[in-house]
Amino acid sequence: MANEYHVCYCVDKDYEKYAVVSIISLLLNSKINPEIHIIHSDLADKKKLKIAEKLFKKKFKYYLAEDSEFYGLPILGGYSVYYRLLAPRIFPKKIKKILYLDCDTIIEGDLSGLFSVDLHGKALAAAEDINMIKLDLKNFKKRLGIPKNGSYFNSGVMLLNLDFFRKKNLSKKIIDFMKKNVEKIVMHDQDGLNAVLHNDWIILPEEYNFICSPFWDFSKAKNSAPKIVHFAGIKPELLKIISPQNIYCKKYYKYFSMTPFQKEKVSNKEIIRMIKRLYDVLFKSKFFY
Ligand SMILES: [Mn+2]
Repeated sequence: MANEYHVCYCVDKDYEKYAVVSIISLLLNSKINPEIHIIHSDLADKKKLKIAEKLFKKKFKYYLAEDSEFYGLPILGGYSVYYRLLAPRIFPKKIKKILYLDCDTIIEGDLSGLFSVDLHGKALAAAEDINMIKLDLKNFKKRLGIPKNGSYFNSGVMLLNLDFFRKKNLSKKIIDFMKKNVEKIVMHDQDGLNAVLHNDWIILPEEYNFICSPFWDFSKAKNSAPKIVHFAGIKPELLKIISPQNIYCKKYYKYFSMTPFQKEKVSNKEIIRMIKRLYDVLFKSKFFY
């Protein structure tokens, strides 16, 4: 029988090391044996990913992304943040649903239950972005046309109904929306997805996308056992400086230490970039109005 578990990452050269750490945790802890699909555009030798392939005697599937249709959209480092929107088109039609994971995640538990979530003719299943809701980033509901009783999901972990996307040409609709409303887009594809699909997604429990940030999750972090931890906003290297005892920080470094690139030093420049990114998001929030 063909593999029914498909997992997708979008990787660029800055995020390749995170992807490898996430894949190691996925293959150790998820209790599924997924086919791994990588969308990328600038990985010449895939040196780090090949280490993971060797470690698990597994071959990943690679797909080359085209940036051109994203020209004009806001970016952080590159366009890879939008590549997940290519999934419905880029993957073979026989793949009907796929779990998209951000590179900055680690998998701590069984994911077979997640794959059996019934999508009920919806576009995707994802967890609410508690942090963004709390920060109320530039009045997100009004800004993105989300109804008052609607919510907002984090696009770092999504069970995607590829068939639904294909039938309704949703990726194109989302890209068109973002292009027409560039001034409204703060959180990249995540804003586009939430705006266009506000009626078409299912809420997943927080355990499938536990956003790790020392600002608001400390007490919770001690008691819960999430299946997917997401270093959104605050990267492990930064967490290690601010809060080295954080249990998820320790877990990240446990998997990181299994790689041959564990000795690579993080430059001060990189750390400064991480801090800058974090502040960029915070300064856009109502806390700083
Ligand atoms: Mn992320």
